[in-house]
Amino acid sequence: GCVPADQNGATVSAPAVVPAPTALSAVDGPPFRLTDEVIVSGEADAVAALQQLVTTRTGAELRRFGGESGSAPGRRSDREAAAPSIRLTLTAGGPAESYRLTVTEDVVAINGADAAGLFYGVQTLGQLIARDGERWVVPVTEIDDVPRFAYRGVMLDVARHFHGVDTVKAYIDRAASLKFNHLHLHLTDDQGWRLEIASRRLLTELSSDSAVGGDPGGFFTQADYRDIVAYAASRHMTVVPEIDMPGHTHAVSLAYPELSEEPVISEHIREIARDYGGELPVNGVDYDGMAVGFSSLKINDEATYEFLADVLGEVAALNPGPYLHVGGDEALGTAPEDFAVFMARATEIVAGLGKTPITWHEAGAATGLAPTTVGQYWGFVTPTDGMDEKTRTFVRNGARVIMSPADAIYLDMKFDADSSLGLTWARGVTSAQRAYEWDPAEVIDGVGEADILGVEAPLWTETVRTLDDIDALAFPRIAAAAEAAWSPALGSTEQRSWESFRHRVGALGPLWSSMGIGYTPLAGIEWS
Ligand code: TNX
Repeated sequence: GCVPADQNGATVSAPAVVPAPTALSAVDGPPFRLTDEVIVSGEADAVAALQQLVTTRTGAELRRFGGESGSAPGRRSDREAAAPSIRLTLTAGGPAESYRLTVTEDVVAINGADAAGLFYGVQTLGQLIARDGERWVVPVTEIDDVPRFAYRGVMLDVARHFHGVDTVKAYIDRAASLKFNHLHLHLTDDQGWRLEIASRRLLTELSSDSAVGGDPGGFFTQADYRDIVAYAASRHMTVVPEIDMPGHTHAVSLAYPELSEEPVISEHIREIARDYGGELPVNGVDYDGMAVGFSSLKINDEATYEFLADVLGEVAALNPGPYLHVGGDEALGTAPEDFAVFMARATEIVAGLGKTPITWHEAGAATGLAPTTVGQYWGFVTPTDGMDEKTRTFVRNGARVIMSPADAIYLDMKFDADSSLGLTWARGVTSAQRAYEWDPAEVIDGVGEADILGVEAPLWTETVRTLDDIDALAFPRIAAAAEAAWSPALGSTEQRSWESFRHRVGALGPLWSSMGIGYTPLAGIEWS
């Protein structure tokens, strides 16, 4: 799609690309026409991705070079040589994941620095395809595009409500189309354990069939999980598994009660049970409420660390990705000294398995973390309660930080007060504009550009049961997170402004609809 550029009254329309590319220029002139004469050539995987995207968007099928019947493989027939073409080429030398896309009336060329860059160029091309009366066209354009951050994540909580393989794959497709490259799976919580562990079978046998609100549970077999990891890789996404500890572990207590402390029922837990309904946690009974911070593993018992070695060892072996997240959030049922001991040991176990540990920022209060440990900040855009100080610990240790400010990009926050979906604890309703208008390098003093590994948008699922629910909460605000992760800094280019974004993201409506995404047409965005 296109949106009018208002640069000095120029009439050339700037194509709407989200996340905003590093540099884009629109040129006046007749567009490239996407007819059935078009031939696409180049890297097989990128060609297949483009063919699928074009069919989704337009219903048309692009021919692959050499696909014309009778033509010898590798030789262009005369008709093929004269045809308008799309060429997808790997051109080594540029920054990782970067690409260059040029569109003229006759040729669309995408040069990717690597396979991911080529894939992202294809995603951009998918957004450029526009209807012009009866025709499908791509406007004459030149784009140079390099990601700002190496880690661009989305998180899906499969513990509060279980979401099966097909839903996870659908979310991978959606996220990859916005150039996200990490999928963090929150695999365990008080309400359920969602990954088969061969050495600890009781986890899924006894602790997987519950969920918030008494809804059905579920879990991934190791084969399911491998299937997700491979599917993600085919979309250039790395899976980041999270085993949340030492709190958020009530599900462990159903299977291995000897590893768990009694639930700690604070006034805070009672309040949440009152406000949201649900029972108070009881030892040995499925928990289907929404309170957090009552459960704890036993910290001063070696059996706990044997359990960690078993579980984390299997999780590490299941996934070629470099990260393993061990949680560490809201451990209100664990004494602070014990918490520090536990997080130090858990991150050392992960490092010993050859993985980079990630923890939520609370673990920054602990001393003795494995020095490579990455911190994930979930405080507000304006930090409160010393959360910034805890986050700085990771940088002082020589590691980096992932930014997930809850009042901007927690996709499970309500988008309007009347929706039954979503929560409100992060400063109430999160509008699209609030999701957009923040910059990762401006949130925490002392955590600047070079200290930031990337940006991640979590989607917790206390209120989220289906893919439709996921779509309704995530879209369009997930696109704001994509820009924070990929595009130049807020305010540094004309495109990196709310005014530009609200037009560009609105232009994606038809593409999203063709992809089956049930987005919420939030006010403030110019939907087309
Ligand atoms: C906080 S922020 C949590 C989750 C909840 C979420 C709901 C963080 C690391 N933990 O346990 O699901 O709020 O928005």
